[in-house]
Amino acid sequence: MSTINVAMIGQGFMGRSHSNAWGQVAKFFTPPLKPVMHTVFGQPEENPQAFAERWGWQNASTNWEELVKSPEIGLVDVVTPNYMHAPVAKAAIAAGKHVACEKPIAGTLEDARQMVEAAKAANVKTFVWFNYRRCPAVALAHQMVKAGEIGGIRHVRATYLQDWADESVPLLWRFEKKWAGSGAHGDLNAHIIDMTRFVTGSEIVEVAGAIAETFIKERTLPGQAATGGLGDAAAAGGKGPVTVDDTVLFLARFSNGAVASFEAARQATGNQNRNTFEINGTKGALKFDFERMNELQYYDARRPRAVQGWTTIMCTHGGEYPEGHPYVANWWPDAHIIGYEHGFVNQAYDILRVLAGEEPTVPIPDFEDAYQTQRVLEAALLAAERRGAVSLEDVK
Ligand code: SOE
Repeated sequence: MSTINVAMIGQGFMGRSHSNAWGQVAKFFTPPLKPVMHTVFGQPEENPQAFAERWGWQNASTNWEELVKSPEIGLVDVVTPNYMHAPVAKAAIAAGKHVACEKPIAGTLEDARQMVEAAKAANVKTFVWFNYRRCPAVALAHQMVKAGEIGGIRHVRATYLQDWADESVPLLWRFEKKWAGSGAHGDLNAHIIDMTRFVTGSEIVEVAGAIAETFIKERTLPGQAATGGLGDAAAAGGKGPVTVDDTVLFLARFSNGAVASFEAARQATGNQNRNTFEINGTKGALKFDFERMNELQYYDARRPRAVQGWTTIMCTHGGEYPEGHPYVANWWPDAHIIGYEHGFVNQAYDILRVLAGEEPTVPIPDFEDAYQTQRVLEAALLAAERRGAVSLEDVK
């Protein structure tokens, strides 16, 4: 089997989930190309050597500029905080490497645009880790909409609600615009914008209105240890300003005529990781909630009114639609449920398929595709600022 050497840049939460994916993918799937976990980059204070040994990387590096240029590397996987996505991706592309990048594609629209242009000019393959597309239930929703199971779409309702960010949480990189770009918006709305574009097969053409709010305006400075090297060690213990949103809500229109609402929050008490959508069509409806990620809810409005009701589909039956559910044939027997990390393994499999010239199981976003999501993020922030509607035509 042919192989491809992977370099991973970064080693935080996503570094662990990607390492697990690269390590598992050829055990559960038979990808056309086998990934070799060649080198992981980390800042010296993150101890990349220890990370490499724990997660199965052959080498560790503290110099990403050199690493992405190495002739031994075929694919660069970017799992850094958002502000590093553009410089790392552009350097890797300039060296002719394929690039897989965490979401959101960049901290700013301008960085995202430059990444798209660089990838086009260099003719390399790019991927963005919108992992929730690769939950079997979400991929099934995409397949059902495409097959006409809910008819024409009228309403899209999406929320991504978390509740971890109370006053006790220090000023992590996620709360600073210079590192993160935005707050709950880029972190969470990015996911549900991508998921609803994927499931509906339609583009957002207008943000009709938006609200952004930062409830906690300053937080304790944590120093470097808690921020992967980004904090100011000398200032630890003092307070610093929060420069991103805690929550962003917006209303939008899709090109298929559907109207939509989106809501991202980090202080929505009672919702720990509630990534949801509900899509209402002329013939039926679909509902997903990541806190019950193995299930898809389906309402078939073509059934007689007397027997209409929500059906819970347990998405654990492997096979091709409409007989089965994507990805799960490679995991466990029927009804043996899967978890968060499986979406990343499924994505690693599809990345390897695309690199080998094959079709992915379901569409996978490249930089160009993720740029469309970034435009919507930008339009929502503009709409909040202007307190008015913003056409996507004006955000390019
Ligand atoms: C933190 O808010 C976070 O880990 C995000 O960064 C992920 O993308 C999301 O899937 C879960 O929450």
